[in-house]
Amino acid sequence: MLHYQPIVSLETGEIQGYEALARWQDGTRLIPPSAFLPPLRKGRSEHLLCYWVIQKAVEAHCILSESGQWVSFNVAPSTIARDDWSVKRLPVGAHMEVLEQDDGGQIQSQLQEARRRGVKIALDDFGTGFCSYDRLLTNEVDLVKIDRSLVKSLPGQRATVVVKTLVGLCRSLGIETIAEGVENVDQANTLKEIGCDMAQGYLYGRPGPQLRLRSID
Ligand code: G
Ligand code: MN
Repeated sequence: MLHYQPIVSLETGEIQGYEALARWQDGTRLIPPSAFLPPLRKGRSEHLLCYWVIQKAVEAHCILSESGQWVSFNVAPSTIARDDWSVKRLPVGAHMEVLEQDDGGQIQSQLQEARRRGVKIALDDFGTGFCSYDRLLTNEVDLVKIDRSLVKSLPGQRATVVVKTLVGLCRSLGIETIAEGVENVDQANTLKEIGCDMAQGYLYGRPGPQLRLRSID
């Protein structure tokens, strides 16, 4: 099943969008992706899960986009690179999260094509992965998601400098920032002071099966 976690504006506190997160329901237990993804990857069927998540998330996105909100989904670079799938299937305004990962340049053209079509690209877990700045240099992303391993150390002095610099770098490039894993008010206040645009984490809401629609007046 698909769960959704809210992403809020640090300025207004309003929900801007949601991240769709896959959960495997086993009886009453919910199994996280860290447990069910590796076997799917091994069996080379991760793309089937990705296709399902994309379809569901895009359906939810189309409903929410009427009130100016969005639903993002995670997609594996190996899925983006597949011949039987194309970003051309995505509607304008869809939000796609990709990991900071070296793909040997394979998906660059797909990401650029997606952006040309008005799809927003978010660079996920920024600061943990390959940490190549290629995607920033080649203008392939609209949003950067700052990983919770960095957010966890806020408001520590060094972490604050690192996150502030990242946010400043993104802003100079016209890229919006989302802090992941925000769990307490001190972290949120520091992020707000630093000028981070949005935040996601247990402080605002855990992933859940419901979407809250913003009222349109
Ligand atoms: O890699 P990605 O950032 O897409 O993963 C999101 C995962 O992080 C989800 O499985 C979600 O349950 C978890 N998560 C979301 N918010 C928080 C948080 O505030 N703290 C922690 N520890 N985990 C979180
Ligand atoms: Mn993500």
